[in-house]
Amino acid sequence: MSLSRREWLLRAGAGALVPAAATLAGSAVAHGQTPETPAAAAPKRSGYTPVRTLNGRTLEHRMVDGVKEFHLVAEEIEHEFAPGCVAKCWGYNGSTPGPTIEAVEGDRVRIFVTNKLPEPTTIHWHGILLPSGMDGIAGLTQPAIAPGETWAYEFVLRQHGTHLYHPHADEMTQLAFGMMGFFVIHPKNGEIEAIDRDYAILLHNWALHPGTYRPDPAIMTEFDLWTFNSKVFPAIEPMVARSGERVRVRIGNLSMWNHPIHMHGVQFEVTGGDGGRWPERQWRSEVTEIVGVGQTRDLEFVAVPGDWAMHCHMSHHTMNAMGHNLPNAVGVDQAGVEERLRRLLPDYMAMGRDGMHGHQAHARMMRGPVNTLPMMMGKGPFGDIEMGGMFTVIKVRDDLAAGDYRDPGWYRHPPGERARRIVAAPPAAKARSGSHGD
Ligand SMILES: [Cu+2]
Repeated sequence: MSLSRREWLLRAGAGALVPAAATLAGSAVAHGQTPETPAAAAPKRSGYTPVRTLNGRTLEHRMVDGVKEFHLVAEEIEHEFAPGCVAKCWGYNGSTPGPTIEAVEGDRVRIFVTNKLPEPTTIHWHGILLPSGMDGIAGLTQPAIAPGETWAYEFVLRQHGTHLYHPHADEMTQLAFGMMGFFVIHPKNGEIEAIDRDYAILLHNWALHPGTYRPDPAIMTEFDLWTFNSKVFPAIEPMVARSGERVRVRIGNLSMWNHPIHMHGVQFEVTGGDGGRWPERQWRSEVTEIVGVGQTRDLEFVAVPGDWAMHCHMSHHTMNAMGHNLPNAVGVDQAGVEERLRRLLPDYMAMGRDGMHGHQAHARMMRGPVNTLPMMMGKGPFGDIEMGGMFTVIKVRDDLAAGDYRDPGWYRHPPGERARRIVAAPPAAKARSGSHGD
């Protein structure tokens, strides 16, 4: 992987930032590690930087006779994808995705699951090595958990990495309604490279048809909403880091599509998947990584100052609800159409002749169906961002305190480091405009 000299210097300095970041980890203390120990600054260390689940949280636990106990409650919830769009979804402990379970390799965990849904459920611990009877498959390894019942799963964590949990009973419906979460297991002996910020993003798709309030579980391909942790841009929190910090983004995919996740500004290293962390010699440098259905991927990079987009590269996956059976209006002269149609539909706007650029501005004036987000959203410092769905911003600043996750606002570009408009184009550019006749 190629790193600039500046990046190498920043990376070399990153170790010094670790102790302060680890102080945030209340859980690091809970595991008998003092975050300030000299070992914390070395590449191999114990304790861990807690996961930051964008728009979400980590599930609380309690220690009972040396067992780490968690409690998940499967239930119907009212979920907001972004202001202006709510739906009846199913999730855990009040949210979709459910809260992230965090534990450490070697922990014995006991997880209570209470079913408050109207139908039976189970939880499958996706990617976790455990006794067959703890695998959570309705009918195969246990009877399904009936409404009103509480069951317990208990096993020792024999691995570390980015894993998931989700139902394995009426999966089509329960996944479509949002039942899923992360199960992150931190390594017992520390990370190969110390991690300063550890983000988690679960990918999903929803058939929440315009004007409706409940996702349609029967849809296989034509989805309306594409989400990071069940939110669409700009309701997705930015990822924040200080220049030089080592950042990990854990991506999980329990949607029905594969998603090429693309990051601007850096070449990240892919350092693991749902089969666990990979040996360092298998790490590879990428700017786009396909996270397949049912997979997880760990992406790591050294933060470089700026505002950097991170998004799915399927361009329809950065859009919200849209019709897929529209006639193609690009290049079609619609003169007179708007005036005539407005006699019938006063709000009608002819659009699409020159592309969809105006759509975000038009959507502000034209009311769409109730409970339906515009196709493109998001305002940046320079205008409409024209994105929705699976898009967020990595905001890296030189002066952030370690462990400060607050949105620092928009990036202030150093002088001379921003693209600029040219008033008089040089002759070579004019000569190439050719057949357009201007
Ligand atoms: Cu995608």
